[in-house]
Amino acid sequence: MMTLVKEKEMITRRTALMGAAAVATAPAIMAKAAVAASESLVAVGATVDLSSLPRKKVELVPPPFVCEHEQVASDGPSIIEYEMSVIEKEVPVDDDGAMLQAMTFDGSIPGPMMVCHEGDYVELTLINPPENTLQHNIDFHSATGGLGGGALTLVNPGEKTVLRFKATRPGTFVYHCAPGGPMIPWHVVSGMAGAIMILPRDGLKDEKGNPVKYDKVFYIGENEFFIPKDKNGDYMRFEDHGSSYSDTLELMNGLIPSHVVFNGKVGALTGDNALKGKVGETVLFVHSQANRDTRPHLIGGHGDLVWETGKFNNPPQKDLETWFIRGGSAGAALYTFLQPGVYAYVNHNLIEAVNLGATAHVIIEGDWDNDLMAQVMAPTAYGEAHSSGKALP
Ligand SMILES: [Cu+2]
Repeated sequence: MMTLVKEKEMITRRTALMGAAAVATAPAIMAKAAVAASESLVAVGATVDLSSLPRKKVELVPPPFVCEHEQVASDGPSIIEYEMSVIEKEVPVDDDGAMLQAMTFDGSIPGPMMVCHEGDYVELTLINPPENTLQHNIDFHSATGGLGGGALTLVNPGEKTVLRFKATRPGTFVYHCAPGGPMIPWHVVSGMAGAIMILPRDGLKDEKGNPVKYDKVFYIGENEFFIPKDKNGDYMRFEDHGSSYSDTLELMNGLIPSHVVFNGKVGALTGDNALKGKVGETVLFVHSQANRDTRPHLIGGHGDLVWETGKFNNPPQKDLETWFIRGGSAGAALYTFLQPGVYAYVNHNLIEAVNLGATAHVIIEGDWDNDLMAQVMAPTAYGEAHSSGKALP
């Protein structure tokens, strides 16, 4: 039996939020946004007894790596417990002095990727530490109702909350902060987004329904940042989040980002931080973008099986060169590496990849296959031969 929270109770909650926001140092606009999020009606249903289900605590790890998990569930549904703290901090986003007043889930951009199976219950403890200045929440695109959980999780600095939702649809999904009004895009482009992968209980399948396995998962979260510049063309730096807001908003509303990056920073996945693998290994690339469209491409490789929208109840597409990730979604691409070398995994808007930062490297070890590719002739000067129309030497 469902009953709606009474208007009076909603007002009480709203008043409490407004009061708390006024006490906190957050600017008035943030308090206003928080009220907007709390205004949606939240239904309170009959208690669900899940006491017979096993509980599993899963430690989250920073991307590009993902928490330990089974590809095929060895038992029935469980309650999977995760915990994340919101960390507000200033971070470098390139090596040229651009500093972002970042908002993060658990200190990383993107937030950690959760993994569970269809039918599991996700139980997240979300902590907003007292040293923070803003209200935050979490909207899971994989969850049903209550603004994806956003309506039930708005926490002031110094508060924590626990949300449970049932993982009913298998796939890769974005989660992000959505505290209401203009706070939503600001928090997202400040770093507050991540992904969850809900695997079918019997694992991934190819387009014919045959089981497929991966050797490793790399989680790539793409973000665009808006770091304003001053009159001299230097990146502006701010005392705190509140003082960065108006200049950042002006740039955001122009829709031209200063940076488009993987995993929070230009070069986060290149050089010493490059992803690593071996010939013969099958890698699942999960790629999320919470705000803006993108188009991953593995230079020198392919997507053997691609769940472009990330939803595993749909058959994967095969042999793709580039795939499309809609802003506000996460997709998955499976590839078995066949040649050694350095592969660039890019957003194939090449301006964004090369000039703005959206490039990762994958270094693959192993033996070269001359059947797949060979240099028949190394670059060689050919002098007059070409212009005279004679055969090449
Ligand atoms: Cu937030």
